[in-house]
Amino acid sequence: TKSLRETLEDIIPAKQEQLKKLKTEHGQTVVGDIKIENIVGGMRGLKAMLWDASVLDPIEGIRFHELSIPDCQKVLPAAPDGKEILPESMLWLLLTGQVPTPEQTCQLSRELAEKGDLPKFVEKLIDELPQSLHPMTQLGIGVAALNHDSAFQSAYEGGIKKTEYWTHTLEDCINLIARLPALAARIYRNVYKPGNDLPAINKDLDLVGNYSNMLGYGNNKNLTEYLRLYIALHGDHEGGNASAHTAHLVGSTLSDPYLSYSAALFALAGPLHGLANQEVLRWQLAMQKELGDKISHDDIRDYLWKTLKSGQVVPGYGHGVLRNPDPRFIALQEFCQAHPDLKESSIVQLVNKTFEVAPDVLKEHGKTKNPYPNVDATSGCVLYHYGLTEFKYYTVIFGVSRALGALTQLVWARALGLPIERPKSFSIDALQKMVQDQ
Ligand code: FCX
Repeated sequence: TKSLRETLEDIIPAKQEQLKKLKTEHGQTVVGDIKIENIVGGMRGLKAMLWDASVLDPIEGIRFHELSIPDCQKVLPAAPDGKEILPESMLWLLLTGQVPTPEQTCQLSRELAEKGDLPKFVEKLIDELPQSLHPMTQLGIGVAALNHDSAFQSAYEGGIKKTEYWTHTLEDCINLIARLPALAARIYRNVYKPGNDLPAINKDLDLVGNYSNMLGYGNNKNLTEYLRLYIALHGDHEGGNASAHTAHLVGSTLSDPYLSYSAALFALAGPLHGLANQEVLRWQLAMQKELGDKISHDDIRDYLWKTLKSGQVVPGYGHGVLRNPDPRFIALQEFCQAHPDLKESSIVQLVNKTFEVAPDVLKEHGKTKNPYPNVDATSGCVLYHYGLTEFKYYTVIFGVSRALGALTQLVWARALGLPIERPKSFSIDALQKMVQDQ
């Protein structure tokens, strides 16, 4: 069977040809227009990026190379003792557009495990950081430092042809994905369980099996399975979201994958983006504390209004593109429904109950274009139920996951020879003049 690299070697020439043809034959074809509201409104809806691995439909949600989440749950290989998608198989799908065989997935798991140890100086660097430094800041620092061993950077310094960029980029991307669990688990250990031992990477285990082990939850099969699903589903959400876009922008300068992804992590660390999953838990727990255990729908409605009237956003609701409940939210909810202990969990039930009330309140409030939950509304409650209660850590898990999609695009950006990103900007006066001149 073919390895990931061999599979990519096979498919890259045809894609290169396809893009070249598109550029020469249709370079001048108009696919949209630009309005003032796009320029001053966070470029929402602007068709301006190439991103080959996933597409987000406002109603249906995400598809990974044409496959919906339920499709992926059907066809992507799971762990030998599990049912949920293995992130390795999602990575394979994102990179190649093909569904890997169980054997190929297993081969990739082994490669990642073999490359998973951190360099000693990174371990020391992370161990020296103050315990009070936010785990996302620590993750970004660790990922940036890993660029010490960047294959792309050293090959570039040595002088390589543009056609060879992607192979060194792939090497860095695989090494980075392999090392993320050890880095993320070390941060967790240092911040929340100082003094605990970190188990060695087991070469026979998958990426998340090892991650869960190193976090100290390896014997909780349900949590490990949940983490596999969570990390597979958060892997990619097309290109325009802040973390993916940041990796793409920074990577376009030929910064190596470590620096590019480190930058992406700091975008993910914002409360309107990935940090929302931390914020959701904080908000739901504050609600529980204030209102007690027997919370009615009316109580939740009042609490939502209190949040909105104080000028805050309801975390976990709304989206830049989606206009329906997020299918990732649905998939994680289904996971809860399939596990009796989760179904009975008070925090899981509170998240469900909030979902029964929040869309109507947000519609009445009338501001958000999407009154429905995004994935962050539910992703943390399962972790919380299983004892991973340190919610400041939750975005780190998101950060381990988003690497799958962001790094996939770096490989393809180099394979397709995409140029440095450089959109045109305008001052308010210049826009005003354009309006007057029309
Ligand atoms: N609660 C209250 N108000 C909200 C809201 C929410 N959940 N979502 C949007 N709004 C408000 C906006 O703040 C904006 O108000 P303004 O006109 O006073 O500036 C107005 O509604 C229109 O915003 P809208 O166009 O619907 O949303 P945007 O595309 O600008 O922003 C996000 C999208 C996701 C940032 C926004 O809905 C939000 O802040 N949600 C809460 C935070 C969150 O859950 N983020 C995670 C998103 C995602 F899943 C991820 O990246 O992980």
